[in-house]
Amino acid sequence: MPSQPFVSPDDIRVAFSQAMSDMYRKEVPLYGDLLEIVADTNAAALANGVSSGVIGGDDLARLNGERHGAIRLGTAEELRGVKRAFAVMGMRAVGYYDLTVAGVPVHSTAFRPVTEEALSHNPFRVFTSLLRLDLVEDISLRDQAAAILSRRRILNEQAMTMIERAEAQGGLAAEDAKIFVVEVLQTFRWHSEAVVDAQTYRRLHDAHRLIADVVSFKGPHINHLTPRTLDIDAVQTEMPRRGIAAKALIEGPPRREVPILLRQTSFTALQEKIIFAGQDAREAGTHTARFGEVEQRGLALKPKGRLLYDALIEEARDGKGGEYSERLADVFEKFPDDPGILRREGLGYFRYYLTPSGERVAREGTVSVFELDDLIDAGWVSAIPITYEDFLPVSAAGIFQSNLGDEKQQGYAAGAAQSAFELALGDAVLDPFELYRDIEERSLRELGDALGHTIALREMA
Ligand code: OOG
Ligand code: NI
Repeated sequence: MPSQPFVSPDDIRVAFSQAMSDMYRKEVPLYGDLLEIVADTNAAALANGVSSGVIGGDDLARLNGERHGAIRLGTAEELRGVKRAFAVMGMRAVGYYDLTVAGVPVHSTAFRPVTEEALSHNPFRVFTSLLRLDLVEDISLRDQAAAILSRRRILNEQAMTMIERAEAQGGLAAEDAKIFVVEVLQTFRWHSEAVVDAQTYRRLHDAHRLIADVVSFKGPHINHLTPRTLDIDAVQTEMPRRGIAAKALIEGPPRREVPILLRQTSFTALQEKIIFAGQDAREAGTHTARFGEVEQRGLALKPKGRLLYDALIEEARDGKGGEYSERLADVFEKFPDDPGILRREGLGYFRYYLTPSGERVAREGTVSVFELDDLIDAGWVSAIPITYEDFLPVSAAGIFQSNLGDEKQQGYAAGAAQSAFELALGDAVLDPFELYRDIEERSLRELGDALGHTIALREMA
């Protein structure tokens, strides 16, 4: 037994997310500007009364500390290492994303908390990509890249000691948790010294600039850190006003009464100075990879809603005439935009709970109806949208492309390789739909317990 109690993984995650934000703010000052814009627009959105309870139960405390990071790893060993580090912070691998469809030689998962309690404590998530060297056609380059990667250790000794201790003890005491945060953070620091010479960098870059980004450095520098806004359109307008070059389009669904999934925008990648191996600072080159991103989150869609979303995005993409954004707004007329309809048609996940009058009638035992819709109509039960906690494959692809320059898109023959990814990870990834369903079902069970009667979901086909 430890002499001191353990720090909860939730609290370690909060500390780590804050430490990463502080570090990244120093590395990329524009991120600080972005945080300011987001804080201003969030305050304005809240003052204006954000529409239809779209942020669900997410309070301001959660919003202000909310962000996601993105990292890109080189090997299976690195993936298993960060998996263990994230586990200490209560984060698990959720979902599989195939980025080859966007011409990017990686596949990815999202490390994030999974329970309702942990998410509401702090939903810090990290989009984590693994390089697919198997897609590099030039065998000698592939072998060279693999050899370079095999020589680096991205987690330092103190970090590994703390991870092993947390695993052995089932947690970390306060002093150890502090060391853990400081040392694991080093893994994601930016290093302007490349581990390769200029010529190797060029070859890697010519194969794909993302390969150069992963292989040329000591470790997986944080690529971007994304705050969450309540009004992404306001942020998009405000960015150029403050001299930040925003990308032309917001990724994801169009603006709606009830936001769904995720909308993202970003500023274009920075040109950062790097010094190649064997050269001195006067001969510095530049590396373009890191960018700034903002996102707005909405309702988590059920499989049926997701299918409709995918179909509509495709329709807007393939459509002709007019601007893409206009076509998108047009085709999304077909996606219901009313919380009650979204719920009854089984398009999105909701969390149910008793209202104060519902609690009263439950106590008094005077509840007379047990159909969910009747309970809601009577004002005894509220349905709150469950926030989407994951990423958009299509959006991720758009973000990748729009920030990596406009050179022609490479086609990768290989498709998704989820089982290869899971083999590298040493675990199956969790299914995001199941996690949302668990939250919805648990709320129904709690409702049923309070009312002394089974409450079932009845959705229209
Ligand atoms: C990750 C891109 C995906 C998002 O928000 O969809 C992502 C990367 O650029 O490494 O972060
Ligand atoms: Ni991102």
